[in-house]
Amino acid sequence: MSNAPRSAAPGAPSEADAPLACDIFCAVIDNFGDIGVCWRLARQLAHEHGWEVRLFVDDLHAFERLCPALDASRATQTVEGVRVEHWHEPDHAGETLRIADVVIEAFACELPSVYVAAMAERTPTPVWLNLEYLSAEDWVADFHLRPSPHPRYALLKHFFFPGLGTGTGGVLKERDLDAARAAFEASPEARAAWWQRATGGPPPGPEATVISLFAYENPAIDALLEQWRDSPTPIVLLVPQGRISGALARFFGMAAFGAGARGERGSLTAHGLAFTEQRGYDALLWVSDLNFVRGEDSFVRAQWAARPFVWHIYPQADDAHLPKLDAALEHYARTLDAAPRAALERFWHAWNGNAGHAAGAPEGSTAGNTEGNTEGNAATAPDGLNYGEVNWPDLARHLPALKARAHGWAAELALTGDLAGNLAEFAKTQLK
Ligand code: TRH
Repeated sequence: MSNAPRSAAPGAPSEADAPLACDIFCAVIDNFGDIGVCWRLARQLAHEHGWEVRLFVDDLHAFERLCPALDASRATQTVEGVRVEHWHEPDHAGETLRIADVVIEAFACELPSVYVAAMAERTPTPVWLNLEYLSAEDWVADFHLRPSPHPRYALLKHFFFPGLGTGTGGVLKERDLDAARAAFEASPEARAAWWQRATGGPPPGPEATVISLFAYENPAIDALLEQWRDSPTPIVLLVPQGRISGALARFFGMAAFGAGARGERGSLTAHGLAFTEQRGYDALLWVSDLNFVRGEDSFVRAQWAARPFVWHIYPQADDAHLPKLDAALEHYARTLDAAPRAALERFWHAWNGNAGHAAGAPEGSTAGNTEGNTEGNAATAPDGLNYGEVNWPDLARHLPALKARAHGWAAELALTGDLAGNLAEFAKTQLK
């Protein structure tokens, strides 16, 4: 086995010393979050830190959806300066066994055993990190960067915990992200071009509330669509093709609600959008006044978009996700006044099937009156969660306060630093 000599990546930025080699291993469990996070991290380490990155991914088809430049039929290829290897079987570790300076196993996926054995033989010993899922819970800061010795080899693995507060690994944020958003927001041409491309028409007028909807199947959606239909002001809904599209099709009496679909009822106009390349997703957040996001990576992007958002957290067994939802609210809603804070909590809880924990009744409501509900309205879903009635007017009246907070929160979150930068710093201290 050999430790390949390091060589500078073409066009590698700033760092004076030889670029570090980094291997990232990603097993796609489901959806797009696992590869979404790994791909973003891989690009950042390559482009912003000049590292030579190899990304091992077991499901190239999921990857291709957010990176159309990828050829899912190829075992190995270079995309945007990142070497992508199809991790086609658990013990596969590339054509030649080459151990990187920094080895990242994403979300506790198991590294190839031959690779681990070779890590133990390498001098110097590589930095081994397990990149965990994001959680806003307090314990995360205590566990971040804790070492764990390997039971058989003289190897140490560190747990790298993303988080929303100080003492955690932070969340991913590209160096040019704020500038890209500012440039987009300052350009009516860019905005108009986006609307033309995405919907085939011009942007809506300022009286409309633009909402993007990226979510899992959700029993609360039917009630929400009805409330948007009955809204006193226009609602323009942008729905990337995905797991919630079926509900839109049902609502508009269509066979499907894919890319190019358009539905109109009352005040609600909805557009079906194509699933875009990952970078393109940010622009959807930037054209919207409110974003419904899910999982992990879109949840983070919505925070950087500095707009109000509603999070559909990834549901876990035994409702393990519900404390995580509240922990995120604790950070995000911290400085809000009582009324907008309670409205936000009520809405997030109802959207996540945690209606029993709703923060008091909304102003002017007849709380508990769920009589005559249509299907999906205040329903108990097959997952056993309690999807209470979402209350759009209750949330909508607080959108200006939520918008101000979204700006403040983005600035606060930035203080924790970018995850890729934090990870690179830590790795370098370990390699000294
Ligand atoms: O897809 P997700 O639900 O992902 C996950 C997975 O379920 C994963 O197993 C779980 O661990 C994690 O959530 C918590 O949601 P997420 O994380 O937001 O990932 C979606 C990715 O898709 C994100 O990188 C943005 C990207 N995307 C596009 O590239 N184009 C698009 O049009 C859209 C809507 C999203």
